[in-house]
Amino acid sequence: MANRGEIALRVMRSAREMGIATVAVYSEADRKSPHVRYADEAVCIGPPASSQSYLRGEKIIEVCKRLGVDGIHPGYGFLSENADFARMVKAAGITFIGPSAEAMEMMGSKLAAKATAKAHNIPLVPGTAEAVTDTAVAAQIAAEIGFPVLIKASAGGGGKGMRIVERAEEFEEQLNLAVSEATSAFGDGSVFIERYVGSPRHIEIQVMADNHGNCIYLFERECSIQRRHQKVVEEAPSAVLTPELRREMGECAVRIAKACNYSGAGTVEFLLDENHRFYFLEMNTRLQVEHPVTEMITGVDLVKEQIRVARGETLSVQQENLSINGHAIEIRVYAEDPANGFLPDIGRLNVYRLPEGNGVRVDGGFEEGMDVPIYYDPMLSKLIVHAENREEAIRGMIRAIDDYRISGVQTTLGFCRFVMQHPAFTSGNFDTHFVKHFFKPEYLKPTLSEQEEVIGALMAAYLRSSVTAKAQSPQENQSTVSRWKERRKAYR
Ligand code: MV4
Repeated sequence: MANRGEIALRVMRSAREMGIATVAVYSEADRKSPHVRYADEAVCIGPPASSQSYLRGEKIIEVCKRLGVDGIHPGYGFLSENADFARMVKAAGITFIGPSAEAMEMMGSKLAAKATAKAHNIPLVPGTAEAVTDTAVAAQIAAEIGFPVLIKASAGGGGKGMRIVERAEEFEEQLNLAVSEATSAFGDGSVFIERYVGSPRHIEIQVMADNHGNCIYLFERECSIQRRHQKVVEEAPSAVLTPELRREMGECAVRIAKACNYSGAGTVEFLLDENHRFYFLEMNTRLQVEHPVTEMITGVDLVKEQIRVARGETLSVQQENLSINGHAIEIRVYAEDPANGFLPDIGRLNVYRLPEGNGVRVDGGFEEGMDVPIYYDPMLSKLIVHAENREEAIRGMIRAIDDYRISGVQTTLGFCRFVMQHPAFTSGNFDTHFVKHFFKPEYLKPTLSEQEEVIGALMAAYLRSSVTAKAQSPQENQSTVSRWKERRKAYR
């Protein structure tokens, strides 16, 4: 398992269910992490910094050879979309649980991906299909597309290397900036131009392909609720897709996957405009953070499918046997302070109790008492709720958020609760600008500081002791139990 935290645990759980022994690798910062304990074997691969541990492909392969490992699951992030790593793994005689290096490279280049999509009649946002080089030609094209336009870096993705240009006068300057930025950030200055879609929804299709010519789509995930390209809430299905649109987008996604001879789990991203026209954006060649919502509505374990495919087996499900069961919502619980610009809030999880019960799934990698390390993504867990329909899923999510107990760090729980209750969200009528348009930090009542909680607890204990001293029976005692915790609950 060439990863850490929640995704390492998530993958190893499925491996264990399949009777497959696992090896964890870990950094010095993760010695005591649950993923290390969960694995059958674990090997320390270096200091805390990712560049000295989880990104050291050669070191990881060396460990695998030493322990006789058959396959490497890269999770998401780190080495998961690194074509060179996939190639090295294969050359070492180890199975990379993911697509080929070639498929990764094709989709890693947004221009190559667009060219492939175009060749297969997949709708694209009007714009250039090749890299723009000549400034004058580019300005001409931008004028033809019509402002505002978006300049995107071919090597970018996930919002990196994007620039909106509102007016023709700004175009040349912005283009030059985009090229030099792309050159320094990605070592590839290729950029292209697209019409700027002003109020899009981000809808992505999960695909799964085996090495026997089978490729299926597992419907969509709606990921429009994001903040600075960081997804916050994901759900499946989308509140706005019709069965026809769903099938059309699904079939396009399968065509893209087949066009790059795809193998394993992948995600094809689309923009959906105000008129519900969809456009291919890019393909992510990994298992995504938000994959659980798809698992909840389809009943398919995507990790098990990945492993089956990597072993050379066929997919366990066929398209005609897939259907959508209910509704699933995922929120990402981050150790970040929404009242303070979502700055990572590191610290110790003094209290950490997970919600449970009806329809609740938590994919996490933290336990009470653990420190949130500064070296990695501060995501504490993914809270997923599955219910009969969207309304019930939202209610279930609010209940689960309220049952989640965290103290020691600020988290995005209250922010997610705000989203769940917002009319734009509950109505299903929102776009990628939701957070920017509707959220203000003032909307969240501040949680009490740790000192305030201690003072509150002491006062409650004192009051209770003076009351219980007078109480005559255990029953009476019970009825005088303080409700201070309920009263102090934030975000109400
Ligand atoms: C766009 C767009 C509007 N018009 N392309 C951002 C991530 C990258 N995958 C593509 N992105 C966008 N491309 C055109 N022609 C708006 C975005 C975009 C966005 C897309 C999906 C989810 C969130 C987003 C937030 C800001 C911008």
